Parts: sequence; C-alpha cells; structure tokens
Amino acid sequence: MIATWPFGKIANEHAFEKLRAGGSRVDAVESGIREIERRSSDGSVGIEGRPNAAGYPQLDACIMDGPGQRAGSVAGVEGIVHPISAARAVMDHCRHVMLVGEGARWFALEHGVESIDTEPYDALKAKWVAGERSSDIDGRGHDTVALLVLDADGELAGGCSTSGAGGKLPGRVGDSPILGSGLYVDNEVGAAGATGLGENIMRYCGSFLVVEYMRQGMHPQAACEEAVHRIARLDPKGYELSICFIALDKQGRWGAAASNQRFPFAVATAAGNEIVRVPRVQPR
Ligand code: SD4
Repeated sequence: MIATWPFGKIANEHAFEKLRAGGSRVDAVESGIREIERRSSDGSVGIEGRPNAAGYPQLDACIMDGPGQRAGSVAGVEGIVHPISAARAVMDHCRHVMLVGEGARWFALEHGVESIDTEPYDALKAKWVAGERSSDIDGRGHDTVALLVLDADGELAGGCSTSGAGGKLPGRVGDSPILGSGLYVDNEVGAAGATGLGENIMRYCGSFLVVEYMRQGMHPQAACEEAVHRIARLDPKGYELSICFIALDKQGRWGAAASNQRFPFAVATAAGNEIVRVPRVQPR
C-alpha cells in the first residue's frame, strides 16, 4: 500500500492491521483513512481540518474498489466526522455514485456515520455572508490523505479524504472526491491518487491520466512523472502547480512525483512501512 504525506505511514499501519485481522481491502482503505480523519493530523484532513473562507470545514472524500469498478463519493459535506465512511456508505448502499452538501450529510446520518452539531457553523456562515470574513484560496497549508491498497489476491482499492484547500470559498469542491482526479482505481492496471492544489489536478483528470500511462506500459514512477510533465506543458503556470501523485500497479510496483516540491509519502509491504521522499520533478 502507498499513502500520501508522512501521516500516510499511520494510514498504512491501520490499513495493514485491518487486513491482518481479516478485513477486506476496502475495510483497510476505510480504516487507514479514518485514522487520519480522527487525528485531523496536520489540520488538513477531517473535521478539524483547515476551515474554508467562512471559517468552517467542508469535507471531501471518495473510495473505489477495483473489482466491479465500484465507487462512492461525498463533497462539501459538513459536520460529518468520517467523510470516508460516508463515501463508503454511498458506494455500498446508494444507487448513485456521488452526493454533495446537505444531501450527502443526510445520507451519511441515515447510515450511522458519526456527526457533530453544525450550529456553530451556521453562526460562522452568517459572518461570511455579512462580509466580515475574507475569502482566498491560500494555496498552502492543506493536505490530503490518499491511500492505495493491493491485497493478497492482487485486487486494488483506494480512498481519498481532505478538508480541501484552506480558505476555499464555501461550496468549492476540489479534486479529492472527483473520481479520476483525486483518485482512480482500475483493477486491470493500477491505482493513483493525488494531493496538492485541486484546481491544478481536476482540470486534467490527474489520477486517471497516471493510470492511463500505466496502462500504456509505464512503471508507476514514470507514469506519475509523465502526468506532472504533461500538465506543466499545458498549464500557464508551468511547473508551479503544487501537485503530487502517488501510484501503485497490479504488480505491486509503486511511484510518486511532485511538480515543485519535495514530496514525502509512505509505502508499506509485508516487510515494513516507511516514509519515502521524492525530489520535485526536473522540469523538461
Ligand atoms: C484540494 N487536493 O482540495 C486538495 C487539497 C490537498 O495538499 O491535497 N492539498 O485541493
């Protein structure tokens, strides 16, 4: 398994424990991500993640299971402690794939996903509407946990959860809950996940792109790098994109790349669980 950022090591640990205890790959993904949501580790995932411009968190998450190409996603959800479990409830129990906002919250509550009181949010929202708070996507101080799992049967699953870009406008949805952008799992080929500034990932279907490069025969490392190069070539910002990818293929090979920063992530196998760092890609 492979997971974004140093907290990915904790996600991997919990995911591995779940597998060892007999859980499925999807249980493992959910469990690993729940732990990061529970800790709200660096203030960028979960209910204590960095708030939006109005001062309250709106959370995004999705989950995919390779066999059957199953998926569930929630976006802009408020007051739900474990958006990854809400996404899983959508995947397992809903005839739709993606729910947003209040509808996502209702569905999560119906399925027993833990919630908190949203009244304090309402007071903060009122301040924003009254113009007492400013809005600006700050482009810093936001992370996402994306976790990809290849199980002992060679099947893939993955998940992604975030509080999104700090200071985002209320209602802004990033790449993380968008299948093909923040996460993509293709059980024939491999899986990929993204972190960074969603606006620069979702305009290019970033994770889908990485998986398609693997389908063409690239190693996951080359596939992640190629996706960064391709986006940088097309984008007016060049390499100043603040985007990072992780990937895992059907053979258990992995890779990662980042546009303009050193990128730490965690890789776990039966032999151990370590934080690995890649330097920024070398601009072409
Ligand atoms: C977003 N991709 O909402 C997320 C945030 C993130 O590192 O991953 N930041 O844009």
